Amino acid sequence: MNDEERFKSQDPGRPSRIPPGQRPIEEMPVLHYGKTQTIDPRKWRFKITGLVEERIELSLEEFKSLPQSKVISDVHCVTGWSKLDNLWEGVLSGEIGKLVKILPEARFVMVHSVGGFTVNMSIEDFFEPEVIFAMKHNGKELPPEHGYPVRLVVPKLYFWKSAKWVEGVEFMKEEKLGFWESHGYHRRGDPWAEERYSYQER
Ligand SMILES: Nc1nc2c(c(=O)[nH]1)N[C@H]1C(S)=C(S)[C@@H](COP(=O)(O)O)O[C@H]1N2
Ligand SMILES: [Mo]
Repeated sequence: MNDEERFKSQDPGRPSRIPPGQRPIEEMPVLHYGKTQTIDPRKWRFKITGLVEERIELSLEEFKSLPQSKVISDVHCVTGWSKLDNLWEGVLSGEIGKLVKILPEARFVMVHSVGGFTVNMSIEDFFEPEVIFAMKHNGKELPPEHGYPVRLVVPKLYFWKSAKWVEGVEFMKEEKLGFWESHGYHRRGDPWAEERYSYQER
């Protein structure tokens, strides 16, 4: 990987690293609803669906052969912990966008995980340059409890948006809510604006 292929998020350059209401911790906890998914790498497929000219499916081999990038991000969980300086390696959302022709009416994205977990976001938030489908964290392949084989990382939003065990991306015209977003959490979730709960939405 040469330097042009690398992309560092803006987090390490922020004058302040800890958003309001958060506290830094040293070890990354394991946190998810339901059980840890154990995924057979031969059966896993990454599906791009919804408002695209042609839907596509990639095997893990194909996914690994896409251009790889590195992102450094700070992680902020809405429950109050922040873990700074995480190195993620994988495929940027922009590379996923190059694989399909997205129809002009697409304005929102739903990311789908094995087991039924979902997260929603605007197409703009999805295509922020540091959004990455990570296969490695701090130099090591993701273990099952952190999302093997592929997890999303959305550095600018609370960590619940960073879906583990991702199996697909769906482009949509109307906004639909994902799992936590339909259980009282904010539809966007910017930690710097403390967009924690749905009752804060205007
Ligand atoms: N599939 C799935 N991904 C998920 C979740 C989940 O319940 N299911 N929880 C989210 C939340 S709330 C957090 S804080 C992070 C935790 O990631 P970690 O276990 O790698 O620390 O995963 C996010 N991704
Ligand atoms: Mo979380």
